Amino acid sequence: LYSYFSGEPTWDKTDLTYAFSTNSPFNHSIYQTVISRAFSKWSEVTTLTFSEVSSTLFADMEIGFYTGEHGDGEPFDGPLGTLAHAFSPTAGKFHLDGDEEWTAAKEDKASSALFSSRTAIDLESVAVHEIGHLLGLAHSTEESAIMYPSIPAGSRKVQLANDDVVGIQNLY
Ligand code: TQI
Ligand code: CA
Ligand code: ZN
Ligand code: ZN
Repeated sequence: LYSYFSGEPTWDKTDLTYAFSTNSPFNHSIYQTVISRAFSKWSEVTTLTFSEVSSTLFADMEIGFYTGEHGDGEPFDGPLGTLAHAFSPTAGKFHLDGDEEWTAAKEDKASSALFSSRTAIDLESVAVHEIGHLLGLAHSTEESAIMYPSIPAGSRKVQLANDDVVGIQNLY
């Protein structure tokens, strides 16, 4: 079952913007495509819309790669451990640990495809989960849910489960 942050914080508007704050280890167009595909998973089942803007000054949500201590009191821990974090509404911060071995699929392939490297982390799988946090979902107890707090090593999980859909539709 899905859950919310305490006090059930949500965004008070439906048209949200995001901007990239740092360089990524990816080719920029692959990075943009993967992140926009992750946002679409949530816009497909709600009335929310997401659009990329060029400056974090005018964006509701900021996405970037950081390493170690990076100014928000939640330092990253080097390879593995914490991969990324996102804050509840309406902080709008989604940070990725730049010390991970990230990978990105070019197309929206079925989930559970295995990568050649067992330690590579799928950017889109992590992004769909962290965007759930940005929008107000905490963790789910349902193993198939995107918001379940664990993902099998080397796997890809990008399709919302019914549990995620019901959880977000109750908020927006
Ligand atoms: N990062 C944790 C997460 O996003 C950070 C975290 C722990 C957190 N407790 C939280 C964030 C409560 C918001 C609210 O869950 S993580 C997974 C998963 C992580 C974990 O790096 O451990 C994913 C990031 F689900 F696979 F375990 C992305 Cl998909
Ligand atoms: Ca880490
Ligand atoms: Zn951070
Ligand atoms: Zn989480």
